[in-house]
Amino acid sequence: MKDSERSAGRILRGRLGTVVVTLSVLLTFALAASAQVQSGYIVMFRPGTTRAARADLARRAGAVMRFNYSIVDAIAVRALNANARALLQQDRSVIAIVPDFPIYGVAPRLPGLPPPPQDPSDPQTIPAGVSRVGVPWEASNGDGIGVAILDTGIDFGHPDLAPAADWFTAVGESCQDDHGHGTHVTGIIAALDNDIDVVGVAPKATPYCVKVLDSTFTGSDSNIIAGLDWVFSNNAILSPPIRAVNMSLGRDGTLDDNPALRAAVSRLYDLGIVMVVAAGNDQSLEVSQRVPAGYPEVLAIAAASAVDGQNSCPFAGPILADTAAYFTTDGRYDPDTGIGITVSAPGEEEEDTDPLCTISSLGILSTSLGGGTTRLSGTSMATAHVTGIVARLMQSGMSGVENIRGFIRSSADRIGIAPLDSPFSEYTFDGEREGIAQAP
Ligand SMILES: [Ca+2]
Ligand SMILES: [Ca+2]
Ligand SMILES: [Ca+2]
Repeated sequence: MKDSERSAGRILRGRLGTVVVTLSVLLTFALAASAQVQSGYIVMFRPGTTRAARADLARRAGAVMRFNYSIVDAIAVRALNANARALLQQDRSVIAIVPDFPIYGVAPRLPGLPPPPQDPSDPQTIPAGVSRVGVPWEASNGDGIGVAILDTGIDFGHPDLAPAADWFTAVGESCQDDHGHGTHVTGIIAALDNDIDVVGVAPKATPYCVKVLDSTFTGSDSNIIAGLDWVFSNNAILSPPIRAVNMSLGRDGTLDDNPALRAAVSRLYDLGIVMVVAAGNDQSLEVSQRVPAGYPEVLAIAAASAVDGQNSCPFAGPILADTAAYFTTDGRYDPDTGIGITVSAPGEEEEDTDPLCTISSLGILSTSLGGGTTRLSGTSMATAHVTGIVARLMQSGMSGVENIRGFIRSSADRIGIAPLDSPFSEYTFDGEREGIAQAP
């Protein structure tokens, strides 16, 4: 799903609650997750079934195996014919065959204005989102913390990024970004503190490239499990070890619709690896309707604006800093279930309105595929800010997923006040103003 498939903004509700007419034209609203077609299956085995035994059974059944996991007792296979499916189902070692759902990058919204042209000799820009959550400093920059970025890859040639030499891809032969989303997310987390482009929230953190989405911004549950499996299997031998995972991706779904994916996430959770996940860019949904953002084991992140907007709508006041992004999926955090938004973070620089009251989003400035910078808006970007904060908290000695979640929630700025309500007519307040994430 490309950003151009979505409209920039739509109806704005006036201050007094009257709906203001807008001429904004809805472009194709191709919410890819609403049209999920399974691409294969995940075959779950009894615990203790060896990987060799799983592979052997797949071969005998005539199934084409894509992945044979360590993190869960499962394999991923391509589409099964009736005969292969029956052979697998009959085997005593098989306990379930579940659909392998497609999964998508959380599509950035229209980027709004392009970034200013940047001369390589210019000093680097501190993006507004980094300023909002806390500019890195000598003792708080993510040093020594490995962060896996499950996305479209990273631009290994970008001069403002320094990804680790170790990487994994579930798609093709390389981890080089062929879309741009992963490179942008990586820059928010860890763009270098130097004299070019931008600086990330945690510029000394080490990004590990884990490519699970292809050049069309699409992957599958099995790809995500493969990426988590690589983290699980290699973590102990990597230096620095991976202690956080950024997943600016997801799909519509429920807590139980893929027990293999849930099990993989739980396994990393038990290791104390913090998984930060984008809530989604559909304001009509609650985070509990998203996978994996709706899992209690992850930190689900909603998007807000970083600075005040420039507004010329005559019927409504300015859209201020810390306003809920008009597109953000949200949902109050429930401490009993562990499901809900952990915190909001900048997912756009600002929201502007024109005289017709159409909202547009000015994106977060970060690294661009091919060099330089570009702007994108979305909960993908909000998530990356929080992953950088997690790296800085871990650098300070903090550990344990719930410790970190608790600290992020209790140290957020403007708890009880932010995020402010979006004036977007389709926005609904989720019942909690959890505040804007802050770095130590
Ligand atoms: Ca830089
Ligand atoms: Ca809502
Ligand atoms: Ca909220």
